[in-house]
Amino acid sequence: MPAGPHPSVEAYAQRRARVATQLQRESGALVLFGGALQTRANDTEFRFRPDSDFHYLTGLEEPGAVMVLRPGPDGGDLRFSLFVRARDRDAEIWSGRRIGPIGAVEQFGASEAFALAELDERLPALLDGCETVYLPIGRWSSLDASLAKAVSSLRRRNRDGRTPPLRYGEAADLIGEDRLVKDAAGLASLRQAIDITVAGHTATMRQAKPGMWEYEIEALLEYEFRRRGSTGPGYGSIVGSGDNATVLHYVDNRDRVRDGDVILIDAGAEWDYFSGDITRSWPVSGKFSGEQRAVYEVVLAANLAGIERAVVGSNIDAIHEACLDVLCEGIAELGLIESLTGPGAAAQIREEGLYKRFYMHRTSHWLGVDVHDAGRYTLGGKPRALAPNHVLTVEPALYIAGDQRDAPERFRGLGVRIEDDVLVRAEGPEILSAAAPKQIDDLEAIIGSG
Ligand SMILES: [Mn+2]
Repeated sequence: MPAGPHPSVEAYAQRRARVATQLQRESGALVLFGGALQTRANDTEFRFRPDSDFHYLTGLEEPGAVMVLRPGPDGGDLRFSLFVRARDRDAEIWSGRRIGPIGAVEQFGASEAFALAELDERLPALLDGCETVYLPIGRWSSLDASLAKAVSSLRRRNRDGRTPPLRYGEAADLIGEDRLVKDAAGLASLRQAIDITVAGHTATMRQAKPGMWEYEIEALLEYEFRRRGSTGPGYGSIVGSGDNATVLHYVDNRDRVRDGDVILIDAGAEWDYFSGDITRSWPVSGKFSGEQRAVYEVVLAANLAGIERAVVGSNIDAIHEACLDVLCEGIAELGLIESLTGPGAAAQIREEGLYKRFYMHRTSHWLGVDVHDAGRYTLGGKPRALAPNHVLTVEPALYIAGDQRDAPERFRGLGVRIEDDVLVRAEGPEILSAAAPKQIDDLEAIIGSG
């Protein structure tokens, strides 16, 4: 295992205990599938990544595994059952070691563990008498089929005293609410993911040069991730220079970076299946042009204004609004809409939504195990109030596409997004990505410094 913080067996047990408290209330059980290998082509497969919820509660990263979690009656012992691939020496020679049922108990703290082949036979007894079965509804057809068999078996044997469940519940919602509030182990994993992400971004700032290819810069970034023990990017790295930076999900990364271009890099390293998510935009030559600097300063001011609102009791909409205030002022002052400058322009840009031609996405999302993390965004139809140990991004931007005809030509082909990862705390926001340079002086000092 790479050097760095990893959640202990106890940390995973605490997560299960919290979820079990929820299950207890409805006499429920939770069934999760760890995910299957995905075919890439023919007989080759993508590297396995476990299902996020499954890994969050077990720490196990083996394909095909199933967990069943069932609180005992009246708060009795929590039963944590795992089904894993049986040990098989021949298969392990070809496709890697397996934990096996004995290992699942000894290393992952399962109350009991069985070979996967026993799932259908044992599942009815594990669910007998519970009222709600939580599962990722419709996500895995094999799990749906196993559950349907178990439920119908219990129903058939109702006269023998078996009691089938009454309803299904959505596991993603149940676990998402727990994932939203980072626990100590999760926060340690996330800090590590973000620290590595910062190292990747600063390495590219030092080493990138005009004339390099975007994929070369992507490789520098991801080399730094892997070198530090990350499994790699938590999502497709965006490395876009010049006009490519105005394409929101540009992941082709195949153009040559020209002198004078601003490059936008949106990338995050993964650590124990938690992901960082940082965007920085900077001049590859090491020096902003006048126009680039002016646009950059507006986006930076918006980023700072947004982060200031990332406090307990605030919400993601308020952060977005704070960023929009700054961006609309900036669009008016810069004259990005040539026909619309002077007094009242900013208000008009805001009210009529004209900023959307330069800023068409939202400002924040939850961050954690998944880059766009779990957890509800609204409660009772209202934006959810931020609470301690929520982690979210703040990522305002301005994009002036090369073909944005109503914008002055000197601004076109420029995309600037500045994204930070922010921890909400009682004492105010902590910027987890603060070590990634974003002040203009800091950027100009580090770019090309080797
Ligand atoms: Mn993001």
